[in-house]
Amino acid sequence: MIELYKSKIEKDINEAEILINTFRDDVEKGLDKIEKTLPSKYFYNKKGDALFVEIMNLPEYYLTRSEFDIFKNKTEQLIEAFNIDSNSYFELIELGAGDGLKTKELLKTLDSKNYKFNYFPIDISLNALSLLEKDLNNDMPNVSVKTQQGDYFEVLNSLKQSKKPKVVLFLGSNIGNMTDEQASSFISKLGNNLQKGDKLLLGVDLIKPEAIVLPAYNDSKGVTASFNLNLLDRMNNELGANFNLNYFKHHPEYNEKTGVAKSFIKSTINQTVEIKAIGKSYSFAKDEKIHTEISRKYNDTLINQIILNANFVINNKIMDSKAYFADYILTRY
Ligand code: AVI
Repeated sequence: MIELYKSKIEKDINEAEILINTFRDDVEKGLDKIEKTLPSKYFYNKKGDALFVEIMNLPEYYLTRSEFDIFKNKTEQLIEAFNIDSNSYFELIELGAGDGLKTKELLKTLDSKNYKFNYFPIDISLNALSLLEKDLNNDMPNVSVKTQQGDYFEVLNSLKQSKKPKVVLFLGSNIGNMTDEQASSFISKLGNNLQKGDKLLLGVDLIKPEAIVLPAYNDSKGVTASFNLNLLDRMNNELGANFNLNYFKHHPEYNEKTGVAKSFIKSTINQTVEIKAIGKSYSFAKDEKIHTEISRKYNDTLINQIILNANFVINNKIMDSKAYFADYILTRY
């Protein structure tokens, strides 16, 4: 028993070491570039997760509310677009579990209409999954929830064995945090893990004026700023860096023509920062920017380009009442 326990601890230590080494290597790669970058995936530690929940509730951050509006008020349209017979079993798979607030609206209606399905939320975080499972079991005891921890594609690959019709949810404009190239290959890979007739519900933020988009990434309470600067905090805590957060600030940009919102961290003075885990020091000129995130906004043309090399066709596009956000329903052919 003790041996088993010891090997579990060793495995955990090993995994933690791999994670920290990948973080260090990614930081080094990004900061060695002439135009410095840091990957946005490192926003999401415990503190970052909590800040993102706060962001979703901010008055300026319209994305979550807009998609919730679709799930609450256009649920029947969504279900119709899935084109599933209420008498035959299907699998509802969600990539990135989140708090399930939007999905609950869908689950409630599917359940009340006696659809036969299992709900498979996939997430890398075991903690997020167990919270969601508890919540759903409590609120919707009829809905069968089968949480899946791990990498999206590994889980999809294993779910592929069942050959049952599938509806995959990828909500929240999470795809917008990828470059267009990454998004295309992501959708192609998704297609490879599905069968003919399966559906993909892709939630995306739409291109709209700067006056609406920019405040969503530059809220008056400064929560998004803390979310962005948390990257520096993480490097201080995990990589032995000495970033002084008083001399860096959050700097968002949005190009209404291209639909690309970007977040940067800007150095407010000339300064040098040491990162012990890398064994290097980095100089930042006054006003030099580190690119930390892309939050792409879409239109039909862009979505068509992204799915060009994937085996999907667009079936429906369902928007919220303000036409800020769209849920595209794609069918795998
Ligand atoms: C998770 N993702 C879709 C958010 C977005 O809008 O790009 C992350 C975020 N970044 C700043 N605010 C919210």
